[in-house]
Amino acid sequence: MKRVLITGITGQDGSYLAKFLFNKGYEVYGTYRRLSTPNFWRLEYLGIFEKVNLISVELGDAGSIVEALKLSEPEEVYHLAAQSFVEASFESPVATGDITGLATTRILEAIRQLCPDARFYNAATSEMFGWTGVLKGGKPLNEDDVFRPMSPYAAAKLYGYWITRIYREGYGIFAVNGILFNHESPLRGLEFVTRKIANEVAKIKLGLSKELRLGNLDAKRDWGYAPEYVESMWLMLQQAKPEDYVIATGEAHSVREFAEKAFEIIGLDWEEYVKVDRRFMRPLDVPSLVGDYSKAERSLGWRPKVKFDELIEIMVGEEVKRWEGWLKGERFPWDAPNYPSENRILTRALRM
Ligand code: NAP
Ligand code: F7E
Repeated sequence: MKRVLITGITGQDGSYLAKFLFNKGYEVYGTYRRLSTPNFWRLEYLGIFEKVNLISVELGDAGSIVEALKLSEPEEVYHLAAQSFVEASFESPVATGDITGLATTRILEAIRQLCPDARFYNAATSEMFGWTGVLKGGKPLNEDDVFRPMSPYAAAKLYGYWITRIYREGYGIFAVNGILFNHESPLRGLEFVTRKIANEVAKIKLGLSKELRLGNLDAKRDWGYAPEYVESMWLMLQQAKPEDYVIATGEAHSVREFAEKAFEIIGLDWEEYVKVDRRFMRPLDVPSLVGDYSKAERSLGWRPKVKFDELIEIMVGEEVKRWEGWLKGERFPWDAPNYPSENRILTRALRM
């Protein structure tokens, strides 16, 4: 049975990827970080919480990364853990540089020393293109386009992108960058704009809220469906040669359009509820991003299926169900008290 280590298994992509790989027959190991309230709800929600092995890792602590590699002895490593919220990177630029950028080197260096034959996936991002989206006049961006990052998050990810290439070219490690454009789902963090809109629209429908406060309505993004995107990560590591790939839908829509469509689903006019609030504006915001996934289609056989309208239907539908359940006295999925059963937590003590 192939062994895999996923950093950030508790996040949106980590939990979908864990399920995908478990279903493919992998023995799945994942890193989580110790929090005052455990954050395993996504794994529970997907029904795989009891099927994965959990190792506590703090990305700032190189020793914990070494320990995770020793405990899991992986053939494939998917590095997804990061401070992933662009807005927060303006609040904590130094910590974001460390956790989202430098930690990639901590992992690659540990792989180089301990398991250089392991294949490595790095979660790079469309945010690295930044201003290029505008310079190209809204044309879809591909693997050869220039990166002009516009946030501490994007700059940190660009560092991770290059260090991944440096370990590939310098040490012959099978290391790839997935340059993924925005991908969303009902498991998205609540502060990201798609889930924020879906959640508030559901509350407005049920009379639990009266308005939706947003920042830059003009920003355009290429939004895909997360469960489909994690498959592309796996495909990248199954190729004969390590290369980088853009993963996207090829369509750009504005935040305004997203809100308009979400309100349309519940039969209301978005303009009566959406208020622009400066608190959600960023010092710099990438105006427009759209991706060209033709290399992935050609080489990986990957193409997106769920597009803009269906994505919003899925997300609004799920939030409405959650809030209707709550009104009937049911718990939210993230409210369930969950601690991993003891046999699923791996610690250094096992190796002493
Ligand atoms: P996410 O939901 O925010 O998950 C991030 C994961 O990283 C969580 O498991 C989180 O743990 C963990 N983490 C954060 N800080 C950590 C630290 N200091 N030490 C250890 N673990 C830490 O992100 P996602 O949407 O799944 O994205 C996965 C990766 O792809 C990220 O690297 C993101 O930057 C990148 N990416 C995402 C998108 C997108 O549209 N979703 C697009 C391109 C690239 P907790 O659960 O404890 O917070
Ligand atoms: O913002 C605008 C905001 O925070 C999208 C991460 O997964 O994708 C994500 O980064 C757009 C921006 O995602 C609000 O200014 C307006 O223009 O949902 P977001 P993001 O910044 O694109 C990339 C690919 C990643 O790699 C990241 O990890 O929406 N916007 N009003 C708002 N955004 C938020 N969050 N909240 C608002 O109220």
